[in-house]
Amino acid sequence: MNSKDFIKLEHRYGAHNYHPLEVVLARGKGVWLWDVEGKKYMDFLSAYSAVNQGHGHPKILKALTEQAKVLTLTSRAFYNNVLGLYEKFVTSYFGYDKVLPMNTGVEGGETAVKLARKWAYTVKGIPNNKAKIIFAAGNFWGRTLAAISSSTDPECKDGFGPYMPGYVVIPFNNLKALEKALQDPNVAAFMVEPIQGEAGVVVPNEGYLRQAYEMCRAKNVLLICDEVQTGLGRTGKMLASDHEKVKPDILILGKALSGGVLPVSAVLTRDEVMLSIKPGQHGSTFGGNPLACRVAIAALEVIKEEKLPQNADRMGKIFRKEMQRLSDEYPVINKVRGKGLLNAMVIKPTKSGKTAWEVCVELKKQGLLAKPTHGDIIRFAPPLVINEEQIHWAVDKIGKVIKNFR
Ligand code: IF1
Repeated sequence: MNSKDFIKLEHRYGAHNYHPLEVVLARGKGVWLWDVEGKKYMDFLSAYSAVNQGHGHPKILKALTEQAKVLTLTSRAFYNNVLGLYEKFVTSYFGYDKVLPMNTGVEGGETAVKLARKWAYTVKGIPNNKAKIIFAAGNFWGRTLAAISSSTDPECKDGFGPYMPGYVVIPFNNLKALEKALQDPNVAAFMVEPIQGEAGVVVPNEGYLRQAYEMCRAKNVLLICDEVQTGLGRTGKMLASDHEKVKPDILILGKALSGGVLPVSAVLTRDEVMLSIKPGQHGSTFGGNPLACRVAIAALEVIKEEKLPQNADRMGKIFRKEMQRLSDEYPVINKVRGKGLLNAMVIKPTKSGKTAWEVCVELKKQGLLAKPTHGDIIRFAPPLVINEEQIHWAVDKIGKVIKNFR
C-alpha cells in the first residue's frame, strides 16, 4: 500500500474531523520522520509539542516496554506500586503539594475547573452554583463541551450548544479587563495559557502573567495556568510561567509529560485546593496507571538530563534571528514571533492569493513538516532535541519556499 491508499482508507472509514497535510508517516527518530515511501522529513510540529524529547527516545521507550511487561493498569480501585513514586517525583519536580493524574490535556483542564469550583464552594465560600471561571479570548484547551464553552473560535464551538454556564471571557493580554472581571466576588479562578498556542503563538506583554497573578491573589482567585503546550521546556524554561517567576495556584500539564508515547496529563496544586475534592468526586479509569507513571518519570528525567529548556532557549534565539533575516529579505513574511521553540510566522496575503496552507505544502516537498492555522499563520515547533545545524537546515528550506511566494 502507498500513501494514496492510506489516505483513501482514512477518508472512507474515518470521521472527517481533520484535514491533514497529505503525508503518511510510518516511522520517527529524534527530529526526523519518514513517510511510507521512505521520504525523510524534519518534524516542525512535534505532535503539537507532545514530542519535545524527540521521536523514539530510548530512555522513554525503555520505561514503556519494561513496565508494559509487568503491569499496565489496575484502575484506582486498588493501589499500585508506581503511582505513589510518581506522585512524589512529579510534585517535588514542580514544587507542589499534590498531583491529580489524568490522561489527555483536556481532562487536565476539566479537572482544574472542577477543583476551582469545589474549592470556591468549600473553602472560599462562594454560594452554591454561583462560581465563575474567567478565560481569555483565543483560548484553546481541547474539544470537550466544557472546553469549547470557553472558546471564541466559531469553528470549534458553533453547532455544539447549549454551553457550560459560569464562564466569563475577557480579552487576552488585557489587565484592565481582568481587573474589571475580578470585581465580581463569585469568581473562583482565572484560567490562561502563558502563551496562546492555537490562537497562533500569541505572546502577551512582559509582566502580563505576573500582574495577573498578583491581581488574582489580591482577590483570593486561583490562577490556573494551562501549560499543556507551553510547559516542559517548550518556551525555553521548564514552564512558561517561570519566565515571569509566577507559580500558578493550579498547573495543568499534558502532551510532553509522556514524550508523546501515550496520553498522560497532570494537575498540580496545594493541599488547600486539592483536598477540596474527596473520594468518589473525580477520577478516571486510566489516570495514574503504572505504565503512564513510569513513562512520565522517564519523560521528565530526559527534560532535565538533556537540558532541553536551555537548548530550546538557545535554538529558539538562533531560529528567530535567522527568520528575522528572511523576513527582512522577503516582505511576504509579516511577522515572526514566539519564545524558545514555540514560534510562528505570519504571512501577508500574496498577490497570487497563496496561503499558509500552500506554504506548508511546499515545505513538505522540501522535507519540512509544519502546520498552518487561521489561514495566515504557520507554527514552528520542532522537538527540543534539535541542534544548531538542523535549525539552519530548516531555515534554509523555509527560505527556499518563501522566496517563491509574493
Ligand atoms: C487537536 C491547536 C495545539 C492545548 C492546550 C489543552 C489542550 C491543548 C494549550 C488539550 C491541545 C491541540 C489538540 C489538537 C490540536 C492542538 C493545538 F492546533 F489546536 F492549537 F496544540 F496548538 N491545552 N492542543 O493546546 O489537550 O486534550 O488534546 O490532549 O487536534 O485538537 P488534549
